[in-house]
Amino acid sequence: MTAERYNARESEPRWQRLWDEKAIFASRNDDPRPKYYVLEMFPYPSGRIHIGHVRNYTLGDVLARFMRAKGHNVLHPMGWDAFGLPAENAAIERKVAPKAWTYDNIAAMKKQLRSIGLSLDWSREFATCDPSYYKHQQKMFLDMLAAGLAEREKRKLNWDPVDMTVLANEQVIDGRGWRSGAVVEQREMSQWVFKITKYSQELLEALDGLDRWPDKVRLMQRNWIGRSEGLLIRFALDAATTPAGESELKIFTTRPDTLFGAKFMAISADHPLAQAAAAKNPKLAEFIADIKKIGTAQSIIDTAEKQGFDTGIKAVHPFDPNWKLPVYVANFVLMEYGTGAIFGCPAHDQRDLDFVNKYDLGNVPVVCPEGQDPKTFVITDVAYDGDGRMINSRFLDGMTIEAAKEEVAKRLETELRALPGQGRLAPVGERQVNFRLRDWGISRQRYWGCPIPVIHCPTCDVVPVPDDQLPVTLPEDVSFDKPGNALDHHPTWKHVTCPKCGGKAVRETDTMDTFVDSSWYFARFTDPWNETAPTTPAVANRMMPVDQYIGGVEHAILHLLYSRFFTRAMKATGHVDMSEPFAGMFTQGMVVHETYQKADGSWVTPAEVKIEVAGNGRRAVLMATGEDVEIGPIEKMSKSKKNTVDPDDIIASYGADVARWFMLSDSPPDRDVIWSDERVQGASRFVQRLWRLVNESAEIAKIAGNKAAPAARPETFGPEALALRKAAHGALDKVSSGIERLHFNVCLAHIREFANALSEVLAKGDKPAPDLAWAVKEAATILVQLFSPMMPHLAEECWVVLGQTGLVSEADWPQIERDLLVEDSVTLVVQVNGKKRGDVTVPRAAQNADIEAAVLALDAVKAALGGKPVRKVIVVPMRIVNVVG
Ligand code: ANZ
Ligand code: ZN
Repeated sequence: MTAERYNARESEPRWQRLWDEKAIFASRNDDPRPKYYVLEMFPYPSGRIHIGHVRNYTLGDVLARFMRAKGHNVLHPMGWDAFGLPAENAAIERKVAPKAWTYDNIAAMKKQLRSIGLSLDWSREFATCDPSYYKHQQKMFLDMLAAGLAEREKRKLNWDPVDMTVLANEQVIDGRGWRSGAVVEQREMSQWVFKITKYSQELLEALDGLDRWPDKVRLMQRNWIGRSEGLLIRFALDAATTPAGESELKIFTTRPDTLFGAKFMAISADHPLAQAAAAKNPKLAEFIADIKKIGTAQSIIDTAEKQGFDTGIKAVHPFDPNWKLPVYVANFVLMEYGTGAIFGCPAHDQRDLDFVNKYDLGNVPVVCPEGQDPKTFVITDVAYDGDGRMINSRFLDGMTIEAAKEEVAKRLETELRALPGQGRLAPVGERQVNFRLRDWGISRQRYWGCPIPVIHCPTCDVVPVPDDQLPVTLPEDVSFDKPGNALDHHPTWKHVTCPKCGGKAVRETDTMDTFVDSSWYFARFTDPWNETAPTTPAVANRMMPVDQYIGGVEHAILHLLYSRFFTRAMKATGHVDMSEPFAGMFTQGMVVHETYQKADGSWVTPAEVKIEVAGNGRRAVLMATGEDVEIGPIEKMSKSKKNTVDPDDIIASYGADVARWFMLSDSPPDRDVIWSDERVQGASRFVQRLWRLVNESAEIAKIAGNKAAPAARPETFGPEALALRKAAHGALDKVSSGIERLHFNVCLAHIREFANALSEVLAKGDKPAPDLAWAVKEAATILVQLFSPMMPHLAEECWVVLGQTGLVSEADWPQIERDLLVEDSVTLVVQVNGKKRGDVTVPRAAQNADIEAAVLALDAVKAALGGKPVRKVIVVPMRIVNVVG
């Protein structure tokens, strides 16, 4: 029989409708089977699905479908990360309401997502901008406020003067706003923070337990949290030099061992001592104003040229009252870290070295690397931060760095000095652990976000909005004519009466950082129907944590860290009972594509060019005009370089299954995958091949009975049938374990190989004996099930052809017959006097005597022995046979 071509365009929507009607992907919370929670990072409703989404969701879908077939109650939900700036920008540019824009986009993208054939539980869908979602977020904010996990704090913030909003440090790129590109300014403002630092140590330690997270992500989180152990040291100040009688300067150092290499002190421009000195020194005030312009983002500080201003103040070395150090205001010292003041040891810190080299302060090395002569060891342009022994350091000389740190700490801990302005004595040095992690500032001066549910009353100060007045909903009659926060400009919304005293009061007009919205949506998915509470703890505790979370590595730090914190905060306030939200984390690679550029430098899309292969070169031609275009480097798909492919086009031309199969083939899922039309066509041909193969198998399978009268399983199988059965169960074994490990590209290779094995059997064309017919039927059934997680529509269609009942999407995963996996022969390396001479294949169960006989019969062995007698034959089971002559 010649099967017609498989028609994805006709088939795919039909199966999608059927899955929907039967709601087979809906997960029930009272399902008694073991749960498995698969989640891909939910999308921002920008308006269109991009190819990266297709990859992300396909990866999760394969796992979800597989785990469902393996008998789990799979939770695989989808929703929308729907608050954020683009909706407001659309409102400004196109005069559409943010809400309408967002929900329209959601509708469009949902349709696109459906066309991919994902096994999603749409009954749990929500958008974070639904008041029925953010209502609970407001409730949790208030719970956190009551628990001391949310606070108001005065902060220096990055202010984007164009977008009129506060930016997080990571939203400042090279001193400019990440969206607007405007030069960012520093402003002091009151804002709401979540006290993530209360969990610094715990968030750090718990990383060790996240053994199904990529190491690189755990390392990035570790560095972000940035724990360091060091010493706080109170340097005395020379009173004659201080602006207002200040008597000491407290610094934090992780290298107290280097104290005898100190050459200067440096303080932040925001340090009170700097402020006091500036009040008396206009030049210093000017310098401070200057360096403050560059902003406090770490990246800026790290790259900016080191600059300092000598205040004239002198500090006294803690181990030598006659040793005075100049105090500089410097642009590389942050007020937010440690004490905002340091001592500089140029020989062993690159920043300090750059600094002294600029201001001619010199350096003294105090750590000498092993094998170097301390007398000749000098530092010029490169600081030495490695290991070694102490030199030039009086009582520390000869010690290791560790021993010297300990010695300095001990001495300064036991030395007492009066605290400034008090008679009380206190140690000069104190051990301290510092973290880089800062509290999470969540206030955004934006309309399209979750309103922070508090009221500011002139009498009662900050008053929480009472529970029965939640949610505080966003007004819809807003205008974006003026820059700034539309909530603030609204004529009536913010004016309320104080819930406490009944007086006139105003609402908080800041909304929450959208990272808050995405810090608990995974918990909400466990029971999105609960109207009275964010979660139903009994349900959340059963369905959480997410067993496999999948998303881009760009979220490796903030989103994941915030979610880990928020889950702890939800635990502290009684909404869940676990600390870690994601037991398994997987970061997928990007989809990349060649770029194409016209002679005038403008970019053109892949859809506009035709690739011509000539010899071993390729050239690209613009189809519309026939002109040559330059083939540029392969890069991440982006709108600006136009090297994107539209998922809709791909699905319309090839079908979702082809797109899915292509995404999974070739590259491991954590690496980038290069989009290539040629290879997409290859995937398309493979779909047709599978279709023919299954149809041909179905014909043969008829010999093995039909649905009404299935043939009994043969008692015994001939060699051909047995070989096919081994191939089938071997593939089943490898694909099953490959999916569990998300090695999808490897799974696809095994499926291809197995399809080839089945093809070869069919190609013989003889009418097969009943045992082989039975094996063909089994093989075709297993084949369809193996590719069903990747190409679910084709699989459903094939399932019908094979005469199976029900849906393959609902079928149990096939049982592996383990005894078919045992290889019955082994190949051993044959050596003569230790040198490899060939190999020998023997039955697995062969006795040593049989192996010896087989080896000695080999021509290569006879030749190598050259007639000499055999003294001994050593058999290393399953591996090597060595003949000693
Ligand atoms: C003296 C010294 C000598 C230092 C040396 C380093 C090397 P981590 O490991 O990140 O905690 N430091 C302290 N507070 C600072 C601030 N507010 N702004 C800029 N730098 C600051 O870094 C701790 C080290 O960073 C401290 O140890 C201090 O310099 C500097 F050979 O003290 B060190
Ligand atoms: Zn009041």
